[in-house]
Amino acid sequence: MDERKKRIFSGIQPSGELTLGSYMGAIKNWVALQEEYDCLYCIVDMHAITVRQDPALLRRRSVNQLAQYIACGLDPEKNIMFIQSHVPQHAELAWVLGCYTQFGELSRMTQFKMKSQQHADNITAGLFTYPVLMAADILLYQADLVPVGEDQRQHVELTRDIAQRFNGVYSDTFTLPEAFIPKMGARVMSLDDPSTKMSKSLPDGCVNLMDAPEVIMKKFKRAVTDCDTAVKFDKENKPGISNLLTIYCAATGKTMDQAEQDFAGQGYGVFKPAVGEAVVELLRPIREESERIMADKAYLESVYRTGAERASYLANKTLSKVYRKVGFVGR
Ligand code: ATP
Ligand code: LTN
Repeated sequence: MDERKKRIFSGIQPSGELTLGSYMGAIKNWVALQEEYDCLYCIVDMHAITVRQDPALLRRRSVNQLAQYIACGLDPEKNIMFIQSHVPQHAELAWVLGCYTQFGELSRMTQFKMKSQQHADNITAGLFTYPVLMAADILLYQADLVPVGEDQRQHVELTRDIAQRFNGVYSDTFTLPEAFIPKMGARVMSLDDPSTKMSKSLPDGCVNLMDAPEVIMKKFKRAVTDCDTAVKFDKENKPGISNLLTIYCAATGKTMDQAEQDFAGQGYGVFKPAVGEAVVELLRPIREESERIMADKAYLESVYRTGAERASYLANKTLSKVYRKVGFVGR
């Protein structure tokens, strides 16, 4: 890797199908940033087991997610692409960082509060300490930028706080990372309920990257709107229409003004299928390419093996520095 370039780390849990939300909030930026930065893009399977997973399904999804990353335009030659559990340094650094994280800080995490409501019968220590593992992911590679959707901003801020605290005690060890959040599509809402985030663990109102065109069209035609007729961006009073307009802009690259002009004087009956079609065209090549790559297991295996080797090399540098600083005896 070229040491002069800035570094990027990001990841997605293989806990469900990739969604239009994760594409617009995160992956689209990953693709845009790969030319200018040294990037590591991870399949964070260790994060996924913070809620119960079916083992066979988790294994399949992890590999399929790699195929989908590539189909979205990420080049395995340019980026380090790997599976988190293949690089044990993530778990090792997480243990150390957990000893520099306050219980109170973790208690304030919005994602923990929400997930512990969704999984009230299984609120594990892993779910609680999840943000520490995420901090380890990022700090292990001295990442400068972390391209994520708006919902992850709080975790990146916590990562900065942990890094700053550690650096304060032991002198400069970690680069302080910043969240990189898109202007359009940072928070795609559910098509069923525009007051909640589109999320792979809530399949209603969710568009998946692998959805067939007719499924996508049906979901958009059914999307919740309001009893008005104007296609206008007004987040407060017209959350459903505003969400569809945002999706339309993120899918086509148009500005909000252009989008509103496109549908001036037209009703929702024209607008909703038009958004659906824009998304169908955006996702069609991704789905087709994913299907092709998913069939090539040997290729995928070679990508994640090489990725893990390269990641491990970088991870070791940081981990041995950390072990030395906290006072562990060298091997
Ligand atoms: P889960 O339901 O399991 O929490 P999720 O669908 O919310 O999953 P994540 O794996 O948590 O998706 O997120 C992957 C990446 O995509 C993160 O960077 C996250 O910020 C971003 N992201 C997820 N959902 C959205 C959304 N609706 N709008 C914008 N960005 C999103
Ligand atoms: N917490 C993130 C997934 C995630 C991540 C990371 C994102 C785990 N480790 C490191 C960026 C950088 C989520 O739930 N979407």
